[in-house]
Order: sequence, then structure tokens, then C-alpha cells
Amino acid sequence: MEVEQGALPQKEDFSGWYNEVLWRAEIMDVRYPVKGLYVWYPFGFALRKNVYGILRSLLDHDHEEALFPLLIPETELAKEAEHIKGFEEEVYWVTHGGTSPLEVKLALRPTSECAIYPMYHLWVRSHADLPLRIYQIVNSFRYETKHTRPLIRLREITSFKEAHTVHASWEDAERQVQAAIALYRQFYAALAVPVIVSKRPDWDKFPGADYTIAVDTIMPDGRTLQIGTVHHLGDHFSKTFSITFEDERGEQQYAQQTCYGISERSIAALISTHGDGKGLVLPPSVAPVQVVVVPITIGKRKEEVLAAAEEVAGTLSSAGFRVKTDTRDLRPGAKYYYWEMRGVPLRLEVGPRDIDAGQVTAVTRLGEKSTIPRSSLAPGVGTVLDGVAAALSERGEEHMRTHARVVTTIEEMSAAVEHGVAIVPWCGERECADFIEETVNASVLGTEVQAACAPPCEGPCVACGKPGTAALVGRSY
Ligand code: P5A
Ligand code: ZN
Repeated sequence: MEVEQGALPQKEDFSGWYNEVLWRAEIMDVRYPVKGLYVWYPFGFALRKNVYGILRSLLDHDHEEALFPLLIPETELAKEAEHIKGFEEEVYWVTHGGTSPLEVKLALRPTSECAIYPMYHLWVRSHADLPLRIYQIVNSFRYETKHTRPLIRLREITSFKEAHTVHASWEDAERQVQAAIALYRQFYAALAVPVIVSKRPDWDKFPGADYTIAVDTIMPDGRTLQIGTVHHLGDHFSKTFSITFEDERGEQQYAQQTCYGISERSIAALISTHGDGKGLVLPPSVAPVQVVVVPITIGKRKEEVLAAAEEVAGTLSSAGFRVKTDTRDLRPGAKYYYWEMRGVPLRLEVGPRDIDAGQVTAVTRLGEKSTIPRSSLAPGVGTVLDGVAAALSERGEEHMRTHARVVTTIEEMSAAVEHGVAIVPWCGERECADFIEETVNASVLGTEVQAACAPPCEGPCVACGKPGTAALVGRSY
């Protein structure tokens, strides 16, 4: 395999850095000849598998996985008025079968409410069927008109995890919203990606929802990225699709619903949060290769070094680590560069001196060097990897602390959004949000802000001076 040369663009030039890392680390190939559609390389796909493995295992506690069709008849998609209004400009249509026009046009799902809920109409009969919690991981299509970007704004979302739940009461559905937020928090904690949770303003909620809670992260350039949303759907869709159940007293009731989704933006956030000037930096939990063993074969003891390297790799892989031994005919430096680019959390070097000392030399992706005795190799490696994971979480939190500021005036807010987000008191009026947005060229992203760094902030609205509560203001992707 060819080893790329030359330095990466600085991470300060975030777009340049991001695009370069995606192809040099073999995450995505952007050369596919349709705008907004990209190809997963095998290495990127292995990363995706690990990330979505975590998401699946969190969901599998109390959700069931299923699979619904990609095509939605126009007649179903058009049923919920607000929903179709929200998506009509983004829908791709299948209009023909071969050369014959279809009687009913078929939409490629932009999201699957209108594919799933006609079936929920058939499946939900009695209170004993509730709660119902189902998810699927599928591709979905949105004709995005804003600037498309790999993993961030796609026309084919390849890794759309959507959960759809049904409950007997509005309060039960609200508890599900809280449970979903907790689940997303756990997921992002496992990726060491810091998040801010907030309630989107009414004009920005999901089409057809009572309200929307969003999970945002702050990218290296200070702009926010929405990396998950949880929607309380109330009975909007259950009335449209006639999803009813017989309650304990034998009466028919409309069901209450929620839905929540995550896409490969989660992987964009992972890459962007941790990567550095040498490429990817991956938490051990998701790294396709957790440990690379590099034999240092200088001089006469080549066979002995190779054998020792294989033995080290064998021990670790029996202990359950994802290990690779790099025996390619390249200089060690070229190998280091290659695996650093791919974010491998730990490199073990095995040379003649290590053999004599009964040890391996360990260098983490964060640059920490140590030695680990061969006699306690697996526990030693486990400890070092735990250290990498902890350091990444700490760095993520530090990024959040330095890029989210609680402020009280227009001037401070204006300064804060230049390199991150501001948390400011806002009265909730649209007019004041418009004023804020025009004045500082950023958006009012949410209220009821929950961030590790943000104490509850109350005070006079930055725009009008009336009583206000914490709002999240920032520039988003
Ligand atoms: C929830 C799941 C929904 O579609 N229906 C089922 C609900 N919500 S959403 O907010 O519209 O999308 C969920 C999350 O998907 C990500 N996302 C995207 N990712 C990449 N490219 C896109 N074009 C795109 N559109 C949405 C966002 O993270 C969003 O929160
Ligand atoms: Zn106001």
C-alpha cells in the first residue's frame, strides 16, 4: 500500500483538514459522481461498524430492531400535513417502473414516519402492546440544498438510526424522550464527544412534532453540529395514521409517540473532536485497530524480532484486543506515520533491546511513551488504553469549557460566537430572537440548555430586558 507524504493542513483550517483526513485515513471517498453521495472505504466502514455497535447495544436493552421499506407511496407521505410541508422540497421521487409511469409515485424515505406508522396502525391494538419501541438503521435520502459535506450534510444518509416509539399517555412519551436523551448522552460519552442538549425553538422543531430536543456538539472551528434529535410527536401522527389502542376500561384511545435519530454525523463529530495535525485520533472503544505492533528489525536478529512481535500480537488478540502487526517492508517512521493517520491509540515497538529486557515499548497516539513488561502484557495494554480514553474525554470537556460561554450582554455574546457558542438569557419572543440573529449573525438554537459547563442562567433578555432564561446561540453547520 502506498504511503502518502506531506503534512496535513492545520486543524485551524478546519474544512481543509477535515477533507484531507477523510481520504488520507481512508474513511470516505468523495469522488462518487453524484453530489452529496459518498463511498465508505473499508477502514471507514470498520469504524462505522464499531460506532454503530455501541449504539445498537445501548438500544437493544429495551428496543427491538426491525426493517421497513425504502419506498413510501405518495398517498402515505402526504397524509400528515405539517410533516410533508417540512420535507416536500427534500424528497426524491421514483416515478417510473422501467418506461411505464407509476400510478402512485414513490418517495425515497427522507425519514420513515410515513413508512412505519401505517404498519403501527395494524400492529397496535391494546394497551398490552405498549410501550412499543422499534428502531432501524438504514439509508435515507434528502435533497439538501445547503452545501453538502461528507458525513455531515448528505443527500444519501447511509447510517440513519431512527427509533419510533408508541405509548399510552403523553407523559409516558415524555419519559421516553428523557430516556432517549440519556441514551444519546451515554453514546456520546462512549465516543468522548461532549454535547449540549437543548430544546429547539418552536419554529425549528421537527415537522409534525410537539417539541424537539436537540443534541449539539461544538466543532473545532466553533460552529455547532446537530448530532441527534429527539421528538415528542404527541398524537399528531397517531391521528393521521389512526394508531389507536384499547385502554384498560375498554375505550379506544389515540396513541402518543416519539421518534429520535442519529446519523453518521456522529462519526464526523468523533473525527473532528479528537483528530490532530497527524490525522485521526480514535478512542480505543471504536478504533478498528487498537494496537499496532511494529517490529524494529535492524541488524542480525530479524527473525527473532519478528517472532517476538507475532507473539506479542497473539497474546493481545487472545485477550480480545484488535491488533495488527505491521511487517511491511517500510522504515519504522513510515509505519508510524501511517498508523498515526488512522488514529490507532497505541503503538508497540518490539526491537532487540526490548526482547532482552523482556518488555515492549509503548507509544500512545497522544505521544506518551512507556514500557510494558511482557509478563503482564494484556493488563498493561488495558491500563494504557484506559488512560487514552480518559485523556480524550478530558480533552473533549476542555474544548467544551473553552468554547461555550455564559454571558449576559449583546457585546459578550457577539465575542463568544466568534469562536464558539454563547448561553444568554432570552425572553422566548421571536422578535428578540430575530434581533439577536441579525445583530450577531448567529442563530438561537435552543432553550432549557443542559451543558456540563453551563449553570442555569436567568436574567434580563439580552434583546428586550424582560425576564429571560438560558438560550443557546451559535453558528451551526
Ligand atoms: C427522528 C428519527 C428525524 O428525521 N425521524 C426519525 C426523526 N429527525 S431529524 O432531525 O430530521 O434527523 C435526525 C438526525 O439526523 C441527522 N441528519 C443528517 N445527517 C447527515 N446528512 C443529512 N442531510 C442529515 N439530516 C439530518 C441530524 O443529526 C439529525 O439530528
Ligand atoms: Zn426579549
